[in-house]
Amino acid sequence: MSATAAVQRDPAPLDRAAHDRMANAIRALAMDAVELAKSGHPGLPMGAADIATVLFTQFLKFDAADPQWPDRDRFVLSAGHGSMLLYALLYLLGYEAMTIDQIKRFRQLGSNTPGHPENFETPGVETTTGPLGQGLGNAVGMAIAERHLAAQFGEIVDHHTYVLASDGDLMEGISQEAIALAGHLKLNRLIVLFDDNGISIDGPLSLADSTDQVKRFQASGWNATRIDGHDPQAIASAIAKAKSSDRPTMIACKTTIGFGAPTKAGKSSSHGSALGADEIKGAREKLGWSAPPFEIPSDILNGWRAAGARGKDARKAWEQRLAALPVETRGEFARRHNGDLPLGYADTARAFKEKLIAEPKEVATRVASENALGALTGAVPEMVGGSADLTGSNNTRPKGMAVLSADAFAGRFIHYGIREHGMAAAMNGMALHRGIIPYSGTFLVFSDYCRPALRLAALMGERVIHVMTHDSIGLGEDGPTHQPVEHLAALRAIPNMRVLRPCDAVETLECWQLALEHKDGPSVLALTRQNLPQLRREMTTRNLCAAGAYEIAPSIAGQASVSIFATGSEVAIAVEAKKLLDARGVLTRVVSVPCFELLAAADADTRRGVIGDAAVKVGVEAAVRQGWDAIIGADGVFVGMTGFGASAPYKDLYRHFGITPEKVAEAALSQLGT
Ligand SMILES: Cc1ncc(C[n+]2csc(CCOP(=O)(O)OP(=O)(O)O)c2C)c(N)n1
Ligand SMILES: [Mg+2]
Repeated sequence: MSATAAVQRDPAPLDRAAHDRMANAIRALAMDAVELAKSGHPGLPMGAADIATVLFTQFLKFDAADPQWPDRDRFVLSAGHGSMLLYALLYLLGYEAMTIDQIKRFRQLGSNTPGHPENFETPGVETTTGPLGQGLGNAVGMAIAERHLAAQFGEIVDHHTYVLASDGDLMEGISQEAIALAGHLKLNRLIVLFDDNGISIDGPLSLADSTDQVKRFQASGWNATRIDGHDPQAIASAIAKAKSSDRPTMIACKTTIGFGAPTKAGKSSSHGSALGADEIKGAREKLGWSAPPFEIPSDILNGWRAAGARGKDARKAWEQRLAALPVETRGEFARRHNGDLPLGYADTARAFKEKLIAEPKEVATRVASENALGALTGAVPEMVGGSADLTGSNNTRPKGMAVLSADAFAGRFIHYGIREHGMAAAMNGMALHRGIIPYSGTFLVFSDYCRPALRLAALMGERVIHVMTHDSIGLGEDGPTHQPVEHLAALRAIPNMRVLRPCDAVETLECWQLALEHKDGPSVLALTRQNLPQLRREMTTRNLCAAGAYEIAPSIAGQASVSIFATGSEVAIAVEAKKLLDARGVLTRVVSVPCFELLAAADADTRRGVIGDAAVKVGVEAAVRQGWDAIIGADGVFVGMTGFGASAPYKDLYRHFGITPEKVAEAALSQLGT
């Protein structure tokens, strides 16, 4: 038995009447808050109140006084529409930030009780949920992070991850990716409580689904059982059993949505709107709840507050165990948990850059990335890589990086399988868990398959890094299905996301640094399949890409009449075009634009300075124009793609689509009127 288990035994169950009263406190708060807001979802909190009461009063390891305790159990409300369940729990358990006033301000501007749970707004909320299926995917990542860090730090990492998932969570495709990965990795600390109420928005589930979820989970290597979700004893014994399992567990808890509502219980009408005064009056009678709205009788509140404090001793004991560790281990644990990069990181990056300058190479940026990773992952042990079955193409596994598997959680490379969406959601969970900087690989065109999770990473401000290779028609023969054209623009449209498209090995290193240093948001590194010349030949300690754009080839004499802006593989084309223009006496400069977002974030003078005031501005990117007008203006010339690509060797494609030095020079000249 581990030390933690010795300190915190699961407490004795409440008697049935006490249990009911505590569960009804959740139901009452949910009804009242939704009624006052005239908006929200009372059905799930009322239906799942028994599950939550058993979990939080008997099993969940946490201390309401310290929502950030690193070794707390994680609870993920994957069915984010049931947010009032979580807010009611946080209030009842005594989380300081969750006052009754906040409950009364449910869904109002500036409250910490937004429509769906947002981890960055509300202490005690582990992740932002609402898009169904994402929370389950996050939880898989949290459970991976727990096992990985336990393998590295020993018994100071020893917790469970619980999920409350609804029918909708399990109908979403992402759930299959998440479940299969968790089953394969034998994540036995992961316990999913399925709110098996048979109802979704359109009505009974039978309208659209006839899956046997228990069999489905079992087929993916899980334990799965079916219980009465209103029977506290059944819930408790199922969770107790799950905790000692060698596999992840799914408990299908048969519940009644809107439990207690006299006419709406069991119906989709209780799912997503205020119950109305009469229905609430009837529910209060049915549940035997006589307290006025937003009032919790003191004995019930005291019971909940005691549950909120019952983990205090376990937390104190954990702090002592941490304090007993060697000072270096403690420091390292704290550093990783806080998300600070290690001291040696900057020196490693600088030494690697010096090497790149000393030995210039013509390589694809995906290969440059692999080389950079060789250096960076050595210096940054919290980087955990992976790929969605394209390891050899994405170059995300540097030499010597061990694989993370069910038998070896200390490994740092995850074979995610062909599960881009599940991968991206799991990475969000790893980042949220803290202690890990996850990075992954897939093709840029499949960013669409990750997009819902990428968006949430950006919203949550989580540092996840996606290596996305084969970033244009430059991938060649695989053709238009694999050639991204709109993806750079689509990713740039996501707020708080860094889209980095380096032009050579030196920029690739600098972009990796920008991604690692972007502590409060995700990054995508768009990298080439094809080789590129090394354009950066001089050592600069400064990270030139940090400005978002910089002059990579200045005008040879005085003011330029043409500025060419390009990203990634097209920067070399721009540099060749400049030679053609210079030869014709047209003074030209080239600006590399590895990151639109950083350029946009620069102050206006800096931005104006780098954009310059040449008579002609040309943008070059083997992608659609959308977004480029911010740099080249509506009158600027754009050389890129206007539709889908084609299947052919890449050099033929660049010629076919007119993305060549000659065409760029021609476009500039015609705009100049010469
Ligand atoms: C990806 C996604 N699609 C659609 C929705 C809109 N939506 C919210 S809840 C829900 C389904 C409700 O059914 P269920 O998940 O069983 O929750 P319950 O009504 O039982 O609480 C839907 C379609 C969503 N939140 N996320
Ligand atoms: Mg349902």
